[in-house]
Amino acid sequence: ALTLKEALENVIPKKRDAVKKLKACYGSTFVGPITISSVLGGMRGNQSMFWQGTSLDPEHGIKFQGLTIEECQNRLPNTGIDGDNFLPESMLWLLMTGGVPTFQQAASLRKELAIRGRKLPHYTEKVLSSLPKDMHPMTQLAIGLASMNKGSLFATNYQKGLIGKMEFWKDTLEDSLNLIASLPLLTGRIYSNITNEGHPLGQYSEEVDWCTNICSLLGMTNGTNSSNTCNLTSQQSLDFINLMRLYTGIHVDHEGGNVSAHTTHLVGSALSDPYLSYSSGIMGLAGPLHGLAAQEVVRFLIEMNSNISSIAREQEIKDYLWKILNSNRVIPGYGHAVLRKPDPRFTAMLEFAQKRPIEFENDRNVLLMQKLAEIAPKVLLEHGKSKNPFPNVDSASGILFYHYGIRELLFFTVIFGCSRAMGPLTQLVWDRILGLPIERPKSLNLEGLEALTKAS
Ligand code: CMX
Repeated sequence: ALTLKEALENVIPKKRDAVKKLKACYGSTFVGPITISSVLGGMRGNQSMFWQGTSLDPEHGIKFQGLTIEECQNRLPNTGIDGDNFLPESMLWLLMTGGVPTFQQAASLRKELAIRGRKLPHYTEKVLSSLPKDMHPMTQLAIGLASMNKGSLFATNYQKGLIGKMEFWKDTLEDSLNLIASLPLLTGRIYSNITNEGHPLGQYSEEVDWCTNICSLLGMTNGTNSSNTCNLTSQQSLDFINLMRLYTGIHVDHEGGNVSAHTTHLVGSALSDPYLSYSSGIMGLAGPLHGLAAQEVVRFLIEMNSNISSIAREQEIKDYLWKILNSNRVIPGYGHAVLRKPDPRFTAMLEFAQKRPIEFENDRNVLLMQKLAEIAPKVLLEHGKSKNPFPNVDSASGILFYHYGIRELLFFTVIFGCSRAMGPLTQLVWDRILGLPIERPKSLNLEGLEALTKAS
């Protein structure tokens, strides 16, 4: 079977030719107007980024190389032991090459990543050991990733002048695969830092898939937990692994303009290596309007539950939501900068819970999450401000992790960070394949914008 690199090599010439043709023949074609509202409004609607792996349709949500989540669930192979969801490794292949991997290809990528990820560099271990145990887990992740820049093949070979521009992608790919492969150990290390004085909670295995390793190292699988703190039944452990596969499989990418993806791409455009680029993306993912929203939702659900007498009392829930809105706060987990319908990623997470009614029948938080999905859109519509009153993915994800025992709310975003590595790093490889230049948009000051109004 072809390796990922070989499969990539097969598709590169066609894409390079297509870009060359676009630049040579259609370079002056207009993509769209840029308005003052866009310049002052977070660049909304401004079509000015190149991004290959995913595209976001306001009505239908995310598509991965043209495939919806449902199509990915039907077509991408699951090469793990037990499970009803495709593996993120299969998604990585799809993003990188544009094609659905065969079972064999997906299995070999799974194995390749498991081997690449078996050890963290000793200096990264040392850096992580030295961090205060109560340091924000996303800061720990960003530091851990940035420290790995010391071993970057791209940075080393670039500095030595060993590689030409057209070959940059090869070391970028190597670094990106090593980075992605290292995430189970990094994540496990951070979780053990914040919950177990840095002592391991589980073991790494080259025989299992990426998500099973993440779950083992979080101490969430039976038999791998050296501290014996795993309170899950075998079925729950398996469900948790499948939740991890689902979650990390569908959070990989959300087009290029979101903060974590855009940051990675921007920093990478300066030819910073993948470790530095993605470490910067992680810093953006840590923001409450982006990746941290899942944690805000959990806090919100717990607090709401302690303030209402019953989930069945719709009016009480509505009153509670209005109190939030009237105090000028947002309802976390609702709204989106681009989407204008319920987020299909939310629907997939909701279905995970709906398929396991007995597991969740006594979890008031998960029940409230489901109830809110009916009530909050009505309230937000009446409120009339949000352009999208529907749930986004963060509505459901954190509370499901919480249910299985991940109670450190700030840690959820680290799991998001594991997944999100795949999309932006894929793009970084393609940025190098296509020789994209450093990003340098033109900025305007207030007087410059005012001058434009006089001209029009
Ligand atoms: N609750 C209350 N008000 C909301 C709202 C919500 N959930 N979503 C949007 N609004 C408000 C905005 O704050 C804005 O108000 P102002 O005009 O007073 O500033 C107004 O509605 C218009 O906003 P918008 O154009 O609909 O949304 P934006 O593109 O500006 O922002 C987002 C998008 C996600 C930041 C926003 O909907 C929000 O804050 N949601 C809650 C936080 C959240 O769930 N974030 C996770 C996003 C998912 C992701 O990034 O992956």
